[in-house]
Amino acid sequence: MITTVQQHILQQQQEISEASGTFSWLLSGITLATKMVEAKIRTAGLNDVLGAMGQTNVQGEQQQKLDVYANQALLHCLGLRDSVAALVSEEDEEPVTFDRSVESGKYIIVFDPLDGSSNIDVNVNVGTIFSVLRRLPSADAGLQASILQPGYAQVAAGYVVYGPSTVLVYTTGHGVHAFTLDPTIGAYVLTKEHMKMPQQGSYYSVNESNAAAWPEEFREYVALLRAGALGRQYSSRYIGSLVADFHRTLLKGGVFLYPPTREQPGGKLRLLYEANPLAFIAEQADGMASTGKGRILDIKPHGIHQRTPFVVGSKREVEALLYGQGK
Ligand code: P6P
Repeated sequence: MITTVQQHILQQQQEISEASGTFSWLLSGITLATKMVEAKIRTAGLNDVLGAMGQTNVQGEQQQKLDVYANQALLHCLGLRDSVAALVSEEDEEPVTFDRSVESGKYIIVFDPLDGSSNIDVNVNVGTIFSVLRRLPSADAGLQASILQPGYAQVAAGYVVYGPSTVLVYTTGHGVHAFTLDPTIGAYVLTKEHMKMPQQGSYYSVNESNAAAWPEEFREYVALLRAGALGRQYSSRYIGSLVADFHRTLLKGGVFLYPPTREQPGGKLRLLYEANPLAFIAEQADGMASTGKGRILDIKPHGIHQRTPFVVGSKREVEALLYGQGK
């Protein structure tokens, strides 16, 4: 018999206090929005959703039509859930807040509606990333303190990778579980439970064109991997779509890294809706996620769009960067 993601969340709620009925209702809003996005992506070449909107988003990036659609889908599906106090999107300068009491508006959802969307026009995997935080009981009207919590406070995190198949991966802090969208029934069906990242992999994943601009320790680290100093030969894999590069790292092990560069000394990837949710998943799968100096999940955010250096993957590879390959 199949297990859908809704059934899985309901089963989880018997085990964990967090996944109350409102929580599973909340996650169903996310899965509904991703099914709407998937339907648009599947026929992107046939309908008028490819290409740019002719406008830029808060990141100053050329907004793709599907970015806008995905953002609207998530805002619509989640805004209707009365357990949501605020929505924070990569596409929007400011959070969308709802005037809901502390008792009903219990959650903050942070998301990147369509990461890597510039890849759509060349038919490369893209993804949706989400993170769920609990609203703090303090009477913080602007919800700012509830939004800017360190990653270790997340109650759930996940992503959907839209590729040859559409796969949802999520955690509520009780293991990492994967579901494949079955288009014949329109449901995410459980395909892997309690996923664990290999202790060491054979891929490293980085945009090497930036190497001259990295801090020296990152250049030395990648040279170590190339030289087989960790006891094995590595292959390089870089799709340029974070969710796809992360998903391969989760399944096959190894390391994905986006180091600081001279142009972006704070890193390129976003803390709240890229690094934190993926770091939560990585640690739940016995992997690690670091800035290259400290644990991603311990960072105290100061802004909703702040960036961070990001190194994520198997313990062996991440520790080799943190402690030197021999230690
Ligand atoms: P670069 C896509 O634009 C993205 O935000 C991530 O999905 C991806 O990992 C990264 O940027 C790629 O950046 O500088 O290597 O093109």
